[in-house]
Amino acid sequence: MAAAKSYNADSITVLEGLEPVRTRPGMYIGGVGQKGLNHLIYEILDNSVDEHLAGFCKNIWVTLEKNGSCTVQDDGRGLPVDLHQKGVSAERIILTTLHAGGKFDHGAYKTSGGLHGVGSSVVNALSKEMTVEVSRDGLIYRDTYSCGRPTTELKKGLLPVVGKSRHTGTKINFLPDDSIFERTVFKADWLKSRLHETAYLNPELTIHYADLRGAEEEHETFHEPEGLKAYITGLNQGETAVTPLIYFKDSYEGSEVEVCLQFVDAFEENIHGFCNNIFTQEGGTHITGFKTKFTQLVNSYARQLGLLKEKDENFTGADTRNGMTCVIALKYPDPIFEGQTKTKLASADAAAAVAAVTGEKLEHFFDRNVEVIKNIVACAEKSAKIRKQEEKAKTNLLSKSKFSFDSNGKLKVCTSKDPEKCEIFIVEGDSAGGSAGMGRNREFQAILPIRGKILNVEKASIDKVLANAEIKTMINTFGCGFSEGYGNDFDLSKLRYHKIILMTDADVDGSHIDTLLLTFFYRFMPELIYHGHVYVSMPPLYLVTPKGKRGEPRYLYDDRELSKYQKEHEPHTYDLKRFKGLGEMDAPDLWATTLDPERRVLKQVEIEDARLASSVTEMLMGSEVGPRRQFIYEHANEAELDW
Ligand code: 28G
Repeated sequence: MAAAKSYNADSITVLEGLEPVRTRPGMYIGGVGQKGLNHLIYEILDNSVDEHLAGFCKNIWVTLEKNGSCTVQDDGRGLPVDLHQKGVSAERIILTTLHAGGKFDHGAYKTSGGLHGVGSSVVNALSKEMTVEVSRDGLIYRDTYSCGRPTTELKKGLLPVVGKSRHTGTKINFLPDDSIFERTVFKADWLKSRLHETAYLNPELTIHYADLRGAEEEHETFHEPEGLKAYITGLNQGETAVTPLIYFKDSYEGSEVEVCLQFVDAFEENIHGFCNNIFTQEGGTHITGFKTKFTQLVNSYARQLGLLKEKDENFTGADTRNGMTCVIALKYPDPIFEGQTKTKLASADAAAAVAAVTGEKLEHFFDRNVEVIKNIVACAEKSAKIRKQEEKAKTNLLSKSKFSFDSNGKLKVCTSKDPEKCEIFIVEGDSAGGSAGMGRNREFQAILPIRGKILNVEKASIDKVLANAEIKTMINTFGCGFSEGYGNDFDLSKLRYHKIILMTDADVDGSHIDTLLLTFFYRFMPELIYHGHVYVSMPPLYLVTPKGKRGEPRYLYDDRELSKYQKEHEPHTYDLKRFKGLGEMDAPDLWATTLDPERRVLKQVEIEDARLASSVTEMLMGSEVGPRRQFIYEHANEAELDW
């Protein structure tokens, strides 16, 4: 990769003007904001790094100058200055030729390590002033530009010599064009972190940074001889390490794969990918190749070590990377970049290269460091556990947002989870709901109080129906979904209560509510009725208490029972109490009359009842009192009693 190529000035044949760069700067540097501005430095810097990768540059100096310009200098071979075939210095050709393959170009590839000089013409085009100094062959040459146009006159195509030097290298100073950029003040912290990153990726390189703009000069040197290991250590600063640093590097079919990773006691994964020193913000095939192989490895070791049992499902990829900090640096001959910002590696072979090297090297390492892989599996276990909890919470949340579960918070659940045993009472009114809540058998009786009139589903659109709080709560509480029109999400096997009992007052309003509820069931859950899960409770209308020692108190459920009782008993032998509503009954009363399975009267609703309810809803909604009452009593008297 780092092999030096012999320079041949003839190889530069594409000669284009720089106008396109000035008309559409965003195409070449991503934008004209702060990011694009800093990008100018990175383009120039990359050329020095390429010269380092070529094996000729050990130091790079980056200086933010007082006048707002930036100087980048390297101790490489120095840009070629000899005459190009067009009779002009090669330096001039390189700095004024727009090369295909800018990083943000739609051509969409950028090669690094061997093909430098690509970005410097772009920077030149976007700079008000640029000075290039080349030290070569004991001499210093200088060229100058303004907005990409040369301002130095060449003699016989050659650059003027401005001095002597025992060293070699290139020095470029440029002042961004303030007619192109929104702001022309470089961001120092972005630059420093980029320089540090570059130092980590190139352990034999030293970068000297200086900011001379402020009242106090700032100088910093970035040199990281430990490379990726130091990078990971830096990224993991302040965290508790769970594994040692794991490092490997190998070549594979012309690519070089270098990886360092370490697990810390955290719940994030932190993976940084680079291709040819370019940070791949949007990821890509090198990352995918690594992830796929790593997931395979962790699952396979987890099974080998018996940490995953036969019945256990595999860890997800994210599980296996729980707590991982990782840097993947790929050197790849001819990468293709895609994505919004052209920072996603698209070359398919890169995945194979990274996967192959990762598989071989990590297996070798884990075989000799079983404790390490065990710790990694422990991180995956933690993640899987939390993931499963989150999945549960999510489904709850989802169903919540769809049908806000028990939106008014009135549902009183029962403790049994056995649907066959469980009953749910839909109780009209808060006070009856309260008594029922106290009087019930908590083990198998749930209470869902509803307030007043529920929505008439015959009249409302489906979305209105599903937006209704009472209806949402019922759908959620029953657990079996609903069917409507062509959509059928109903699943009877999921029904949580095998008895759904409507408990409303034995009066007009109560019957009205029954009717509305039955209409709802009939339209949205007819199977509940077909399979006999819906009941109407028949609370007593009267309580007769014999005087003296003549007998036990008795509840009478309708007027027929009362007249029968009245015929058989002398009026002075008993006290008669008429219940005006469920709300009047206290908890023991409710238990004795309506809740206790031994004593209550339930009418099992048949589909015909529901159909009828549906068809008479409109009539019941009317203002006349007469027909309503008639309907109610007729049907109450026909009730099939379920003792
Ligand atoms: C200081 C700011 C940025 C650079 C060099 C050195 C050479 C070079 C640069 O050659 C032409 C075309 C493709 C290889 C190469 C010098 C060979 C021999 C160089 C820089 C040659 C460009 N002698 N240093 N370009 N390529 N530093 N720093 O730009 O084949 S650019």
